[in-house]
Amino acid sequence: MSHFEQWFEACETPTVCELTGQGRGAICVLGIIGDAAVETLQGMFVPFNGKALAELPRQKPVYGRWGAEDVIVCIHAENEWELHCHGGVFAKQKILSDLQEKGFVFRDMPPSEQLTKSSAAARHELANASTRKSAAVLNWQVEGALERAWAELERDLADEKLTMARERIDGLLQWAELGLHLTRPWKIAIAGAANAGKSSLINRIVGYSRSIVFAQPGTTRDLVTVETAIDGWPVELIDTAGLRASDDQIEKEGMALAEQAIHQADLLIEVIDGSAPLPGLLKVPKLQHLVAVNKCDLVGLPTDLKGVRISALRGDGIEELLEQVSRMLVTNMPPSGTAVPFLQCQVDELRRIRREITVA
Ligand SMILES: Nc1nc2c(ncn2[C@@H]2O[C@H](COP(=O)(O)OP(=O)(O)OP(=O)(O)O)[C@@H](O)[C@H]2O)c(=O)[nH]1
Ligand SMILES: [Mg+2]
Repeated sequence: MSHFEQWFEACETPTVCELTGQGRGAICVLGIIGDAAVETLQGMFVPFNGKALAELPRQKPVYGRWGAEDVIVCIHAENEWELHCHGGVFAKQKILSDLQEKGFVFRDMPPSEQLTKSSAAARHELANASTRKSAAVLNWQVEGALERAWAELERDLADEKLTMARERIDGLLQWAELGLHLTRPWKIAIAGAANAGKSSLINRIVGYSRSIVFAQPGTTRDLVTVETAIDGWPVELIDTAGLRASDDQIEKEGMALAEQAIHQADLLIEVIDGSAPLPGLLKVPKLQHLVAVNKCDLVGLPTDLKGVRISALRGDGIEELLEQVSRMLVTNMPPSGTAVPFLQCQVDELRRIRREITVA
């Protein structure tokens, strides 16, 4: 019995899942299971051959329409259907939401052991890669780098070569952080005192006015996010409310959100206004922390300030700041063809084996 069949058997409620995995693709295959499949799909799936759903042949493609969308259905058993539609987000979301309205529960297929180790998983992730660099690393895995590394690890474990296995796992895990951020951007919080130039910096980095800039402190309230790439790595920049003493309730809410964003970030860029009295720096012991001393275009800034001197207004120092960000996120670029784990379940599994063989 296949992994999919086993999983389907275990589903007690009417269930729909994406067999082709989540994300964009040329086509999407949905698995639909539930005792009421035929009655539910009546009226939603309209076969071109005009037959009633109960009369459709099993294990054969049946062409038809779902609303305005051309689809193909394959009935495996009365309660087990497969539906093929376009892989664009809107087509499948329409079908999924129609089914959810009828009481079907959408569930993510748990990755099978084979899938997580195989190049197929990398191929799926590759579709979600937004930069060339992250696509290149995933492509090495599509070509089998990680699959070979798993096979070698399994051989070492079977031969009880535990030192070798430990070294292999450590070698793989050194790339885990990078691997996990190939399709999920690194989160970079931009925080600091009100009016320091945080929003100006975010706008300067992305090259357009994403965030409102204003001379009055307390301008940014909500978190303002934008995805971009730094040195070819996908990142999400998060502009936050300026931190200052304030009685304004909305501003206080904004500052609470800012603190949350800082704690969930992979890296903090703290912007300080070099022309204003120096505030105490934020204390975030476990977080990578970079200080950007802004407004260096203004004459007479103190020369002893530690941090990258920038002018969000004119653009000075931005390149150096981004170089430092890139170096802090990715200390080493893996050599071409390196095996890089890129799914949380792969990293968890490697850590689990590492713990087991350490105890042994
Ligand atoms: N001279 C100079 N002014 C700057 C620079 N960066 C920002 N400013 C000005 O500083 C003021 C505040 O800029 P913002 O980018 O809104 O500052 P912020 O840190 O986002 O402010 P809040 O959202 O209120 O916390 C604006 O008048 C900007 O034009 C800079 O590099 N040089
Ligand atoms: Mg702002």
